[in-house]
Amino acid sequence: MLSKTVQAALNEQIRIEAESSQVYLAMASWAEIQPGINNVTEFFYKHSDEERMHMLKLIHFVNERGGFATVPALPQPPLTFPSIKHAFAALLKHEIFVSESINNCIDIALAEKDYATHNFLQWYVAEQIEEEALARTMNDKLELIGDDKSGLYLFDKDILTISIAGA
Ligand code: OFO
Repeated sequence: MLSKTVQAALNEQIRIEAESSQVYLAMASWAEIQPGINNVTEFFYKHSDEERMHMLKLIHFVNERGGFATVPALPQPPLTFPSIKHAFAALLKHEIFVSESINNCIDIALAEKDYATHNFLQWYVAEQIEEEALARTMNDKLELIGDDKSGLYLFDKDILTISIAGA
């Protein structure tokens, strides 16, 4: 059985995963109307789906442990970006925030001696290591490319292999 404190922390994490999904969905929609970055667009759509999966996994866990997972209201995410580089910088910043939030849930689970939740959250810890590393790789590449259009063309081709390797 989940304590009220752990349940509240996990419901907050559900909200954050749902928000992540919305944030990346907005990035996908923006990318889709930019010329020539079809794979970047696909990457954002896929990432949005993954975040929804992270949210669902938490919802099932909370309900299976005798709690009640609450579906949150969400604010409108940023809709446009000055450049692809800005969008990926926002993605990295957001993933770092998510990692901190997972760590906070783990602190709470340990303080409540809830080892089942602690164990469950290890999956998210591993996932965040991968996602942060992937986001850093992309930011590094975009830094190198600068304003070079042919570099961006290659980045769009590259993102398929980077995201498959990091998935
Ligand atoms: Fe990328 O955030 Fe979920 O866990």
